[in-house]
Amino acid sequence: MSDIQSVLTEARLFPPSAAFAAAARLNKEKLAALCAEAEKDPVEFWAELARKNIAWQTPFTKALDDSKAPNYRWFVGGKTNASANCLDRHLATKADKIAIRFEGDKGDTKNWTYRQLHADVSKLANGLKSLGVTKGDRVVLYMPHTPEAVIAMQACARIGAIHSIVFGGFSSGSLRDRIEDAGAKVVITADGNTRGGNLIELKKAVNEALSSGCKTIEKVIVLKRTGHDVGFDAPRDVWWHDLVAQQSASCDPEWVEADHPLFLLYTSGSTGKPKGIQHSTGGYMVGAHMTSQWVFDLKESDVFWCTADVGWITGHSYVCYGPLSNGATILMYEGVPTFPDAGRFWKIAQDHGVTIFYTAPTAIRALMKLGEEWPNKYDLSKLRLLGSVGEPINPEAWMWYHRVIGKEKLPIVDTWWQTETGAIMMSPIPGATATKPGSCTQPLPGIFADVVDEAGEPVKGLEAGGYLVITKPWPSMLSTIWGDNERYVKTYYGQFPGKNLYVAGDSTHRDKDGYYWIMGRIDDVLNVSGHRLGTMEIESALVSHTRVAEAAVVGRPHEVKGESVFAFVTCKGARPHGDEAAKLIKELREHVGKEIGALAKPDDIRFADNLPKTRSGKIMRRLLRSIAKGEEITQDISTLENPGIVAQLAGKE
Ligand code: 6R9
Repeated sequence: MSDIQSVLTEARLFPPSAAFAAAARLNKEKLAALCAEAEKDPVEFWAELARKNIAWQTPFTKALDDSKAPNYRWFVGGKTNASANCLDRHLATKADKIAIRFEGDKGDTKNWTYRQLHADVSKLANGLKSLGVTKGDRVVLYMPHTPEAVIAMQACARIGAIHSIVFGGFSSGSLRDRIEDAGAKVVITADGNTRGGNLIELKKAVNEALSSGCKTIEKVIVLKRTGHDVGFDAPRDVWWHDLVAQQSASCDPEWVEADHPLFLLYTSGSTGKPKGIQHSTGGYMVGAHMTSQWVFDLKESDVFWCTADVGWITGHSYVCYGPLSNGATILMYEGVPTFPDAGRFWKIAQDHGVTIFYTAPTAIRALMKLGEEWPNKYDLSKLRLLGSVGEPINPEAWMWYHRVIGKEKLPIVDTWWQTETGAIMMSPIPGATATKPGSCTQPLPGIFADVVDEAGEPVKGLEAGGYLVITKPWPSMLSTIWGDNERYVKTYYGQFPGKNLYVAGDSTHRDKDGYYWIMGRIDDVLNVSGHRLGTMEIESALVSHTRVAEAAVVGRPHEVKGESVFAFVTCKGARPHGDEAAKLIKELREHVGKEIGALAKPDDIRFADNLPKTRSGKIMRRLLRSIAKGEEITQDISTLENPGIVAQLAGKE
């Protein structure tokens, strides 16, 4: 609740500077005109943008088919290709412009021009074809954050194959589950890479995943990055460099229907099983392309650095598809913000002349803690725009970003969106919107948001609190959940039957100026360092350990991570104490790391004889959240099956 207090008392207002507004793609007037157009006819608004900004091989005949709502189909009859939009259309005018500047973990650098990127993508696309990959086949990427990941995405898109990236920090078990759910034919990986100097064993994890299932996998393409010895199982495994060696540098793009899936990206929800969020080609490209222009004010001379890994949606839309379709220069950095020292991010920004910097609040908070002497060592004068994504940014972090990195001059865009929305939904427009620290301000043109109550009724008046919903379809929305359309309908449109509202799963406050303040998830999803984790997934991982009988996982506020994982565990046999408890905690953390990935390891594990349950057997999570926070328990616990357990859960016995 203290969060709500702090944002409600946050009255500082930062209007765009006159100089920024004068040079921006969108100023106040232009934004107002766009919004008015969108209000008048939202579907035609998007259709016009799609016609003007996306290269279509066959024009679409119907902008939106809503006959099977909430399964919306955008740009029906149109054919396009995402890779052609990102590469081919720039060749005539900017073949020699740098598309990707890269810096590796160890400081190695390499650039790709649009011409080179086009050639490398085409070679890999031809290589994939030679392995029998065709339109609609799924290809799983388990890659380091290097340009080859973008090349692999583009190569899949080029031939109409559907990529599904699994973040390199996920374990072999998570990788296996995603490969199996997607029914993938090929995995593209690397022997390994380093992050912060630590070796990440990517190929080893692929080997483990494949030896425990994944029967649909026919081939594994391996990029040589570290050169260290990894188990290599030819002819199933092929080296990337061998595969592309003889391939032609030209590959005609496969023109696909607008709603042909471009990619799947697995994300956590309220149940134990991650869902494969399916994105279309046409609608997604429209969203990624337009929002890159509007929100980041992309210009010809910009060097755009989005620090997100390609394994997350932010990396899809603002490392790969959005900036490249706009012909921008992007920067990719393989490593972590603080290696070899706390100045690494700022040194990179200086050395590569970064002009737009887009990162997550967790990184800002971590860097803030290390002191402003680090950024102050470097020349950050090329920066002109800062962005934030992934979780609510607390006003203190916002102010630090503004003062220390932005020198009190640069606009900050706090962008709210989700894996499911494909592109940014709410954000300031840097040349037009006055910002407030901690608010993602207002919906973008053509996006219609609202606040509803428990019954799905709009809360009257501008000032409102409740569930965040999107009231009209938008082009970059997810098409469905891979293989489970029923779950798609139920999860996103099922909460308020008959109302046709997309329920984001976030709670929000809207202030008297119509600005939105996102309060966090209302479902059983945690946001740890900007990463979505389902409590149920972590609980299942814990319960799969032989000693664990039952587990309940909640989030606990954390200074740097935003939220950390707190697990309450009951054991088979006696409750462990002392050294035995310490040993088991260590073991359980490792176990979760192995089952899901290091990012899901609980910071706290507390053992108890029982979990607090209502008489109908439901775990009282609200109570556990209070206990995890160390709050005084004021809730009524008399309805508990076992009220006596509370003291023990609080660590008092
Ligand atoms: C893009 C991305 C989505 C969830 C979302 C919300 C939180 C993202 C935010 C934000 C407040 C912002 N979230 N951006 N909360 N302010 N600017 O992060 O996608 O990984 O699917 O997470 O993240 O809770 O519902 P994803």
